[in-house]
Amino acid sequence: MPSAQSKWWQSATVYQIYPRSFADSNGDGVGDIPGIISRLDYLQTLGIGVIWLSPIFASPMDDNGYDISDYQAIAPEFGTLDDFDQLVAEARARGIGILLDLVVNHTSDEHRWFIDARSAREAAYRDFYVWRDPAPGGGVPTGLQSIFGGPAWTFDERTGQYYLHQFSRRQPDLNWENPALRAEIYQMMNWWLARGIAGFRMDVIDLIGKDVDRGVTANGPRLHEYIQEMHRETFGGSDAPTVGEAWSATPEAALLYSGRDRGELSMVFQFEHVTQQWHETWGKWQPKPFDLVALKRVINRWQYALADDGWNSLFWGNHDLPRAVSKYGDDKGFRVQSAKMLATVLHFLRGTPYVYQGEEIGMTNVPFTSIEQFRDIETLNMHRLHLAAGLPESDFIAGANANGRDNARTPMQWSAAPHGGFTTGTPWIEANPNCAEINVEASLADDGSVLAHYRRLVALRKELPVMVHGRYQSHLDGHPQIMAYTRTLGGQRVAVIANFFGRPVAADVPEEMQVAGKSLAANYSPVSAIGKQVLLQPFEAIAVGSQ
Ligand code: TEU
Ligand code: CA
Repeated sequence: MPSAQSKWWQSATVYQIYPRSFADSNGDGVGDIPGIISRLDYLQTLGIGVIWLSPIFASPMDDNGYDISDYQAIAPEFGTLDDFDQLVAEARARGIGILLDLVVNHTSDEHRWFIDARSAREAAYRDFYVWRDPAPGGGVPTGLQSIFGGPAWTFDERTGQYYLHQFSRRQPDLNWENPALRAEIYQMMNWWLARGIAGFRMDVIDLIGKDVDRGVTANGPRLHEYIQEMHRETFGGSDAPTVGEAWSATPEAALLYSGRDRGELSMVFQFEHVTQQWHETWGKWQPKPFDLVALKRVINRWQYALADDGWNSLFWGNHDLPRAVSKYGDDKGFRVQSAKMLATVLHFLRGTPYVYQGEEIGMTNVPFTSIEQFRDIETLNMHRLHLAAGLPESDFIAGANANGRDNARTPMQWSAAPHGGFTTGTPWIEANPNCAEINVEASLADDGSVLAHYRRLVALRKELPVMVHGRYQSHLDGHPQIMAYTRTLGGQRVAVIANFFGRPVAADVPEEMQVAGKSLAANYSPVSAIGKQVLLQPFEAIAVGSQ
């Protein structure tokens, strides 16, 4: 029921912008804040309520801004603080709030804290980072590996100790056990809140409670204590949406992060449905055949576990993941149908939906053929390590094209102009060659576009409380080709049924799914009633609502 607990961000849709690749206003090949401002009208017509802005802070850009050198300055290539204030104001005028990307597990090695910290063992900021002596006999203090490959420890010659970095060596980990560090972070957060931002997306927040001496990185013993303190010291008491990125989260942990009485975050952003499709040994670099039954098992588990408390984010892709339609649909023969099917299935679930830039027009993975075309630090590091370990170059490129992070980072495709109209100059990363056909301008002119479908879903969520608060029930769990579920609120029911494959399928429909009323979403002809049996075309998805 839209009760006292109902929050505005539960019926809003979030749109993620990766600033570097969204819109370039001055022809230097890099997207920027004025470019974003120039596209706010487009986002308003899409109907979104929130923008999650990937980092725009000062940074040497070792990891495209996830390595921050000054939390209170804007990177010059993205614009100025005035540009940012204007973005907040212009977005607000369109009913859109801005979520800043809070990257506080680590800083850049060029942050003044780290520059001071590495200057001497007695330096004032030494204890803002995690330093350890070499192991007895020399070498790294522990065997911990960095997420971007190689050891998570780098030796600092001048002071004779190792510092921790769970990502690149240019992203030293902050030491959250230090109360002085925590106080600085909260002060910085309050400074941004006072500038009128809506809230925060929190980068790898599950890592801040690390206890490296016990080999613990994610989900450390003091994690929830820190988040509760942050809540109290900053956004607590406001209705600011806060989203914790947590690769390690289980549904049980999600209730701790986002339970209504926990005083922590609004919602979690977890990846179990993503990693479930990764190879057990080789992770994302070794594609494995798509398994719908396993995917449904994960989605169901989360939907049921967070039915009464806690709140989840709903997404197929982001800036670290391949394009949704390429990963879970068919970006060749059924691009439009499968992109709409995926959107339908996701947007009727319980949680807050996220649309990653370009997803709403069905942008696809990029067909790079040479390592020279890639830009992502993780991809480039892994290329070096995997080739050294004997993986053939062509296998690696195939893996990177299937699952690498650059798939999501090619320029936003605005029009059929060169580079998709993203820039008048040379883009920092090549545009997808399909930008001539797949772009915003063409989508706006086509009632049957993926974009038109997204607009409809985003609007529906604001109109139909059942989409936000309805009880979730899955059906046909063991069916290898179909995903089906109902949402029910009072006397209202919505049934969603979708074919995840490129061949038609017929199925008997359980009674609870037999809903008659009106078509809420369809990617073939509208269907206003589901009877005892259903025949679905390739990638067909229908959503039917009772009157
Ligand atoms: O991502 C966290 C993270 O762990 C990813 O790097 C992920 O593990 C990887 O892509 C899977 O192979 C966040 C940000 O979203 C990412 O862009 C940053 O690079 C990372 O943190 C470091 O800040
Ligand atoms: Ca620019």
